[in-house]
Amino acid sequence: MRTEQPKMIYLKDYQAPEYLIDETHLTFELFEDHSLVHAQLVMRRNPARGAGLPPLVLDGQQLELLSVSLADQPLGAGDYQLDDNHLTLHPASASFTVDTSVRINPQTNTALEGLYKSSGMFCTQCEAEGFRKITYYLDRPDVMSKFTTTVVAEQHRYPVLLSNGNPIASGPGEDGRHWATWEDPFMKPAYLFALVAGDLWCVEDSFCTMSGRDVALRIYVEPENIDKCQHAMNSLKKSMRWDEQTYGREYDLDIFMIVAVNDFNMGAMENKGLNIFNSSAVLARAETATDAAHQRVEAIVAHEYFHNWSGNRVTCRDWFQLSLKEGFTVFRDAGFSSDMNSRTVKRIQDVAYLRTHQFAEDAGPMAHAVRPESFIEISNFYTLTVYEKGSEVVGMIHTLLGAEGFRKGSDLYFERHDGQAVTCDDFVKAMEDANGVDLTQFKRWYSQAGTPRLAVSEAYDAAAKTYSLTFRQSCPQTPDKVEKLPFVIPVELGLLDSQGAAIALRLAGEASAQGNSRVISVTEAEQTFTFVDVAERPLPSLLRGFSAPVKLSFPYDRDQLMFLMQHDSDGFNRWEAGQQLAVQVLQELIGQHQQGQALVMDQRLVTALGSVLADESLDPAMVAEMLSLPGEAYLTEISEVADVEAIHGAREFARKQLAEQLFAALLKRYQANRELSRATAYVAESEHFARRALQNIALSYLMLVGKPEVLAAAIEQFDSADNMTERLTALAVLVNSPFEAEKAQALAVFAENFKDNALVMDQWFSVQAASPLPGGLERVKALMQHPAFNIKNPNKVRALIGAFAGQNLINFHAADGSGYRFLADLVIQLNGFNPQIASRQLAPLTRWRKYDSARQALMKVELERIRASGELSSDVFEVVSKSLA
Ligand code: B3K
Ligand code: ZN
Repeated sequence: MRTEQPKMIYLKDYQAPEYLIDETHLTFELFEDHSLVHAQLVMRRNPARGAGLPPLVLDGQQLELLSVSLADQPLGAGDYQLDDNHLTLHPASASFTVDTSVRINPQTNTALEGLYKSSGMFCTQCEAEGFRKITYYLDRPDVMSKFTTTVVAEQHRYPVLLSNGNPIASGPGEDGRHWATWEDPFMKPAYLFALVAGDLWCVEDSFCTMSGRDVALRIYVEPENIDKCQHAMNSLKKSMRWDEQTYGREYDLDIFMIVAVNDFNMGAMENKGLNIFNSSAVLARAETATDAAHQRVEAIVAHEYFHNWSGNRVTCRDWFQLSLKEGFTVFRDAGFSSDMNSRTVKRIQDVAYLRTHQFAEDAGPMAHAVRPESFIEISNFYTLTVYEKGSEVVGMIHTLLGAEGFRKGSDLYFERHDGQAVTCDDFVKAMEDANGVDLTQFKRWYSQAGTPRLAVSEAYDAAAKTYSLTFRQSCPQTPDKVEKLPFVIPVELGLLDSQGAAIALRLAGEASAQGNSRVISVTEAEQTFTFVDVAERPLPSLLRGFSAPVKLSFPYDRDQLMFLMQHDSDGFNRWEAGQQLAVQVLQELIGQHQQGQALVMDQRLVTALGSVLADESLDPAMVAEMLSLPGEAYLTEISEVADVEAIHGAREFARKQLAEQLFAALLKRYQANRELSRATAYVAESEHFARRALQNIALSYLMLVGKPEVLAAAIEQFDSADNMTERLTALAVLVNSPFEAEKAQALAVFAENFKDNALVMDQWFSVQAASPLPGGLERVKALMQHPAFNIKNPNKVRALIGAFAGQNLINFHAADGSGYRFLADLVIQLNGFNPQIASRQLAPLTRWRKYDSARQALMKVELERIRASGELSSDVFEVVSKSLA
């Protein structure tokens, strides 16, 4: 909790540290009501800061200082200064040691930052600034140190004692206690420190690296979860091999550990050699985790593992550079997932997510650049912009340089900066130097917030056989800046002739055509590209693979979109054409709804999706993606003023129309795939994910028609599926159906069967919280009283409250403001014990500008109420005050 008004911190104020910590020796004594932390820091003046010995200001929060020595001399009260956030010492020589002992209370740490207890085990979360809640330290990423850690705890309760690096010694202690010492040979900042003590079992495996070293791999979990680790272990081994093959990166310690904990503020954390994971990002087996959960585990295991190089070996100089490690690592994990599954489907999912959520962030009060220039609370900047847009920025560098050039750049980056704490500029510089290119203008992607618009128009000259495309870029103002300079926008494109065949692409001035699909760089506010030898008016396929995170507009008519859906050689753009067609049709329906007219849907959408459904040669995962209409949140994002009822009404109407008119085709694909599911045991592989995705989306359409045979099919799938993917979809379609008795029965059976599995119960909560049927808020309130709900557990909060406010738009945005009131009450409550979660849950209220004036007023009242509610954490303070600015 803050004691003074939180302050804004600026990138321009960065200064290198006054002192360095060469070695850090820690001893933790863990007890049931408190813990003692003894730290010895081997320090010296930072030569880069010149001569002189300024005061040494160590960070520390919520620590009870028991003793402090400087250069082996115990200090008395007058020898140092202490406030809520710092311990200030006065060194008398350039090299010295600092010894401190502090008492901390992990048992009462509900913020889940620093050292805390979760389900009987001790664990840590230090990124970004949690280490200062463990001991006095220079808690900043550019202070890197060699850590040795000894953990002492009761043997019986905590047989497993872990920290970073390699185990070097262990033994019994007094009074039933024991100890273990770990040494991490790699210099690291404090945010990568980790400690775990608990009664854990582990699954073991090994990996032989490309240079022939054997690495022990261990996944630690609570004993009852030991049967749910194999998928994560397989994912880990695949990640290790992939990083060797794709980036030439080899693992560097003798052991790599993952520990699953139940109470965790985010997905996982890349601590050196000792990754700590939310159990939802580790545990997966057919009966309890969906296909999506399996893919999420694979992606997060990979992401954290890849951080070993992009983040740990080369780390961030300061927290403004967060995207240096996060954007790059998301780009790396997306490449991995694309190679493990379908590249096109992965791209579709990532783009849909980015356009729905990151674009909304860019358009809201928390909009910030990929490399922000200021912040109040860094925890608020683990955002879609830093992660997902950051990954797009790295992806554009990849597109501009090509795979080989990019690899040369990443090799140089890792080689040049190994063991250093660096900036986004250093990353780009390595890409420039390795390729002899100038990315100066490109770097505006790091400093300018907001989603650029790219409006494209065409002109065909039949006599000259030339075809020109004119691009006009602009970027709306964001809270940080009004005027934006032109970006470098790589646009991958192709031209289709009237048969759907690709036209060879030759720009005016070029000696010959250069392929059928190519990347052009739009670098000016307005720029025209003229293609020659174009024998007939072509149809352009623009921004293939979503080659830049922009809002592109081109005046396609619906027939042209249907043509692209069928003929575009770029799979992503075939999907995109279908989405644009659906958006046009849905926007027309939204208009009809607003006018109070009867809704009449353009039949071309039915025809287009009907042919997708009938095409058995298409990847079923692609078919499933193409059948998914743009979501309500996306339709909200692209609206000037979002009309909650009209969006929901129009989309539901369209879904029902499609279900009725394509009933036979949907049923056929459903039955064929359900048959296969029945005949084969569950396999967690791409082909099977694809098949089940189609089966399940077909079932959710079919169920809208309300036929008894479909109800029977849903119940059959619910009762006899051997996996959670099929069972949960069956539950969801029942929950969203009007069949009250069957719904109640399914919910009760599910809860009874899975009451002991917290992660499965999370899904049970989410399915109900996201149901758009009337009465959503009452259902959520009732579920908060369920014995399996626990507001202290972040997964539960996300499953119930996050799903309600984030996915159930029609209920959350109830015109009477009841949803807003509920969320504000909850944020006020969460602020009192877990500021990070409080601040995250607040996001839907920050989007108030998207809504009608009545809703805007209601949302602002709630933001004001939170602001006035008392002691706000810096996390909530920043979001609320920026939202109301
Ligand atoms: N680096 C962590 C995120 C830490 C968030 C701290 N509030 C997980 C990740 O991105 O891999
Ligand atoms: Zn990360």
